[in-house]
Amino acid sequence: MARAASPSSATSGNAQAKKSAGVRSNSAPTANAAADADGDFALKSLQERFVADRRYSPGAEELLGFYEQMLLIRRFEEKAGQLYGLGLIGGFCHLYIGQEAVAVGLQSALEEGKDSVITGYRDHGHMLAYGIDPKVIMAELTGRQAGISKGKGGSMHMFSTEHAFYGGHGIVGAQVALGGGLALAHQYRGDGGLCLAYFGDGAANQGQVYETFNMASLWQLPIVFVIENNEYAMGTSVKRSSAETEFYRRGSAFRIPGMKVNGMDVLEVRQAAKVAIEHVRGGGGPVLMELNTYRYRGHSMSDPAKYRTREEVQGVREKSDPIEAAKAELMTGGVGEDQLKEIDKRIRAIVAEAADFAESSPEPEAKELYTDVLVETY
Ligand SMILES: Cc1ncc(C[n+]2csc(CCOP(=O)(O)OP(=O)(O)O)c2C)c(N)n1
Ligand SMILES: [Mg+2]
Repeated sequence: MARAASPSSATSGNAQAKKSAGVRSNSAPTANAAADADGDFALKSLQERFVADRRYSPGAEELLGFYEQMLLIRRFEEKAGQLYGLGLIGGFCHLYIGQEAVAVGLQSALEEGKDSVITGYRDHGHMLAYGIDPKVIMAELTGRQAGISKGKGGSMHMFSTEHAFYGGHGIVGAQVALGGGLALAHQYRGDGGLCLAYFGDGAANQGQVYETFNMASLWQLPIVFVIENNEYAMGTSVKRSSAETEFYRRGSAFRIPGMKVNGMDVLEVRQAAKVAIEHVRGGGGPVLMELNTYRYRGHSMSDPAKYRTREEVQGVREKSDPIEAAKAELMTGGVGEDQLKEIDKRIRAIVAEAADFAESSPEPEAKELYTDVLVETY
């Protein structure tokens, strides 16, 4: 098993501290044992660095790019909702509307061709943020041969090894352990890549998440754990389900530094991503980021969302919408209404084209039932 070489950077002291903590545990307790045992670990070390300079300063083109990506996700998801209503999309379908700044801000900080991404079933936005063609994503939603998983995965099971996008997982929390494996592969191959593993506030209460935290920290794996705290797990609010609702603290028992980030502000997310990624690339081991965000739609298309009021949703939309905020910022920076209208028109055309493609593409042939299926004896 590959283990991290003894780290020499400043962030590293982690491994050394662990060693000495081990020595201490055999000796008699002292008055300041608690402080000693903490070694050089500081839960908020990265948070403090990021808070000192909280917002990313993008170039004019860069902010436009973030805005366009977020708008593409929003329009794509709205269209997916319509196609679902028309019966063109079957099975489960979880929309990402409201959470766009998270995937866009984080994934814009990754290095293409080097880093990997893994997430749960609410995955369309992450794929779009990764630059995957909207046509093949929409075709997957409608179950067509041209879809990214040949129409056999649907909304929850999209996958692209070509883009190092490892799904799309329907089992809550499963992607966290798999993400640990992806990070171990990066370390083992020495390819300099890291894994971004997304999961929800509900998933954060799963046991396998903490087993992964332990191994990731022990082996100093290159992984950023991202909790998308959208305040609900299906119909259960975090206040009803979680003893510790400050999710960024959940890694402290494993010496994983935490960061608490406004997931409704793409520039804040981008800046936090920069700090986290620098830490991981520098050999500092895993980081746990909590992104505070909100989903505007129900858990899935079949959820009438009766567990919260319309006013609550409306309040977030009016006060904190990530796309409106970026738009206002662009306008302050001199981008005119006409240009913004033009962008919206262009994005609507891309989405309409994706929907046409997804509706008119053929379904997989019956023989595809027998391909991509693992048949083995154990
Ligand atoms: C192991 C497992 N348990 C339960 C479910 C049913 N389930 C699907 S989504 C979900 C809620 C997860 O909420 P969260 O992690 O907050 O993610 P969000 O949907 O908010 O993005 C549950 C309980 C499941 N798919 N897998
Ligand atoms: Mg949630």
